[in-house]
Amino acid sequence: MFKQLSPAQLDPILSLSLAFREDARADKVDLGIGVYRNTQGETPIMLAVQKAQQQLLAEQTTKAYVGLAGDEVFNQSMMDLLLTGTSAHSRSAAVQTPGASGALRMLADLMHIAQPDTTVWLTNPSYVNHKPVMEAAGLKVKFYPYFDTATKQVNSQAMLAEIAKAGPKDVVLLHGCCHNPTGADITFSDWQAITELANKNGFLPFVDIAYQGFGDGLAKDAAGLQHLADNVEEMIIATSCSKNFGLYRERTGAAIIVSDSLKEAQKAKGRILNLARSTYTMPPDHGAAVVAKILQDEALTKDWKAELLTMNQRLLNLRSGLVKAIQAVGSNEFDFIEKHKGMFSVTGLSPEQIGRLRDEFAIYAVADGRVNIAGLQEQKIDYLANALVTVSR
Ligand code: PLP
Ligand code: TYF
Repeated sequence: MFKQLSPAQLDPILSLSLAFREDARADKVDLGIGVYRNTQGETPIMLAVQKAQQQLLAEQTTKAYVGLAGDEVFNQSMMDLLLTGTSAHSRSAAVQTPGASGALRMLADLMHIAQPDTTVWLTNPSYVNHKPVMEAAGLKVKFYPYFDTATKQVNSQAMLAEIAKAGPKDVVLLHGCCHNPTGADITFSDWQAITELANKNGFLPFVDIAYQGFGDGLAKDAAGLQHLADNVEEMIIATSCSKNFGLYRERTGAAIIVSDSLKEAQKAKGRILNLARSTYTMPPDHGAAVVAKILQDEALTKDWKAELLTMNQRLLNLRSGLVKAIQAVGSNEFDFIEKHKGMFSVTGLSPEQIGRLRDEFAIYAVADGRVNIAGLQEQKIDYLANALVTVSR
């Protein structure tokens, strides 16, 4: 049956991770895959997660099934984290999913059932898996202008002009914060403008938020999403605990539906549960149980927020340190790195220049020019600054 298949297409980012592992050079630097790293270059288990795991281990008496929606305390906690203080909170429902990836797919499947000829509009460029996941669910995909390769910022005017053409059969996918891959975020006034357009023209807003706490802090990173949620009748959210709880491999996330009433939100939730049943049935429990424990416990929440803030601060310091080091080599070409949010920046380097970084400097970055700032260690800042300036000349 399978011999007729053509070989798989590799994920460019995951393949890069494999290539990095196999590189024997001692001074290699991994700026590829989007995982947070500390000053030692490790992706540690957060302290609050360690404590919550110990408590769970001591308390857990069964591994029996939880249910299609996963852990409802976790689901409530995810809605609290994103929507507390909004009018949308009381007309929302959440389903625990295997990562935000699972949420993206469940929401895509739901849209396909509700409206098979939906087109999902993605930022140009967007997270590598957005297009494949939407298309796998049978949805059409188009890209709207987003990143201005000259300024390395969002071209708001071009973006809004295009989004203004989206109508009732369209879904506009927005990155909640810390845009992947560019690092360039939309402003609050862009969020306001998009909200107005959604109400005027009837498209459905879809927010993917995978880095809450990595930009300007937990609250500010959700401000745009909250404005939208407060002011539209319907919106959908995919959220992730991979980065801000460091739970990557535990596959922890949620799909959230905001509707005009709790009844409608719960109906949509019910349909997602049907979809989950025919896909993976139930999400893995451990990561969600850990997150629920942390967010239901004041002391653990405090620990978690403090460590997340340290991680956020490290990213900010790396950004400013790198820009200073590049300036010291005599270039202002990369000043935009300090304006970007989260882990990523698109540098504007060509695939050839990214190839030179790898071949001549053992620095691994994604071929589209994306670097993961968190992969940088303080003692490598000058090395990277010199390499960036060398290949860009
Ligand atoms: N959405 C975006 C924008 C991402 O960058 C990622 C990255 O991992 C995901 C979704 C998927 O996250 P998860 O690990 O929760 O599936
Ligand atoms: O963009 C990134 O690097 C992260 C991790 O297929 C990731 O979002 C990368 C590729 C992939 C899944 C996750």
